[in-house]
Amino acid sequence: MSSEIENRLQERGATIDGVIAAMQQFSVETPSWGYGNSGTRFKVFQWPGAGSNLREKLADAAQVHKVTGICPGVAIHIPWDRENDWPAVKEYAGQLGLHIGAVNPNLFQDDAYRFGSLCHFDKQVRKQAIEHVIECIQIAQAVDSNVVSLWLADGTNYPGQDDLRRRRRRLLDSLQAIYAAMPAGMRLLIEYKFFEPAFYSTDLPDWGTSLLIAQKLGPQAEVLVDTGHHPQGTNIAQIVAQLLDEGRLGGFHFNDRRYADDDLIAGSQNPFELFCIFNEIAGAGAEGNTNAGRIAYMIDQSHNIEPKIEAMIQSVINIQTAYAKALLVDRAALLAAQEAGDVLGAYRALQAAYETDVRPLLSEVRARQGRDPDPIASFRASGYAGRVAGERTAVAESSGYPGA
Ligand code: RM4
Ligand code: MN
Ligand code: MN
Repeated sequence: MSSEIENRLQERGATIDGVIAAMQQFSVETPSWGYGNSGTRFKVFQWPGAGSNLREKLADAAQVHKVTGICPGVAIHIPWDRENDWPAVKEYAGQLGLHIGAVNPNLFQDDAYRFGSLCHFDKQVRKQAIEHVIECIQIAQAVDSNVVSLWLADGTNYPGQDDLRRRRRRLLDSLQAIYAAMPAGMRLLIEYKFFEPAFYSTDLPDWGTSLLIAQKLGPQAEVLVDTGHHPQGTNIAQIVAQLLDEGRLGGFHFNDRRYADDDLIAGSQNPFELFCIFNEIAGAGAEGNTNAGRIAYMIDQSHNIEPKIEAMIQSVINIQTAYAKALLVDRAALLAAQEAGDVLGAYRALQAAYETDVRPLLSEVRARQGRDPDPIASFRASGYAGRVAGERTAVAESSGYPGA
């Protein structure tokens, strides 16, 4: 264990066990689609042994959980992961030490959705989209998941193409029908994205729109922040702070980016931003904010050139690292500096935590669970990647996501 960390904590009367306990509560859900082949619109490179059906993807996810110890949940995407027997899927996941997490409807790959899904001007198309989401609610119930996570590709490409206020009312109507079909205890997470695939207007472009709609729907609707879905320069940590204060931060889709929705390994491009996000959560949690304790942490990534399972493990490590650093912030010192107008002092309180080497702390958390301190090395040593590359048959995808 790092004496640097212990000393720093001791100085303010905190113990390492408190931090470790918080870290043991922390889990991150991985996405089934992150284990399959995917690519850019230019080319999909086949990865030897990449999972091509839900069972294979769950087996891969089990490897990530095995070495990290914090990834028992797996998000699914319908119809990419469609199965006939959901109780059997639930049982298979259970045998692997996993459970099915968020169920993601797909409202962007049916020919009917050219002009949108829940916002479409044609009532029949809206009905089809609503029924699909309701089917996902039923799947969630069958696998004992309490999260349905909604992302819309709806939008317009040209000014005047459709009436923006009418689209908004259609969206609300459709979501109200969906909300009414949710059982108690289930949460509807409403994801936003400022562009793509539509370019003039997107029906859920930003957190404010998602929040307004969630507030109109009711307490079971919350906002999902995908870290790749903002314009350049957006302060995501501030969005997180506002949602926490409103009690509507439903969850995250972690991934990193430089330009657009790049879906790169979380924390690989801007680890400080990830730290600032977790700093808001840890700060709110320390003050007893109840929302901070029920956030669905999920990864939403597509790995195009890198080994998929290792990329997922690395993402989990980077997320865990950011969270651990946020837990080390000296909140009393931070507050004192803030209220004294000590700009540098406050910044340095964050910097001190950010610059702490938390690798020994993460190793200790893993060691206490009987796991190898180095998840990537442990996965490599298992020989799993070579084994599945030899056993599994490749399924060629032409471009991007399945069905694209
Ligand atoms: C979108 C969005 C959704 C994800 C799809 C595949 O950009 O991030 O969450 O399900 O991609
Ligand atoms: Mn997403
Ligand atoms: Mn995305």
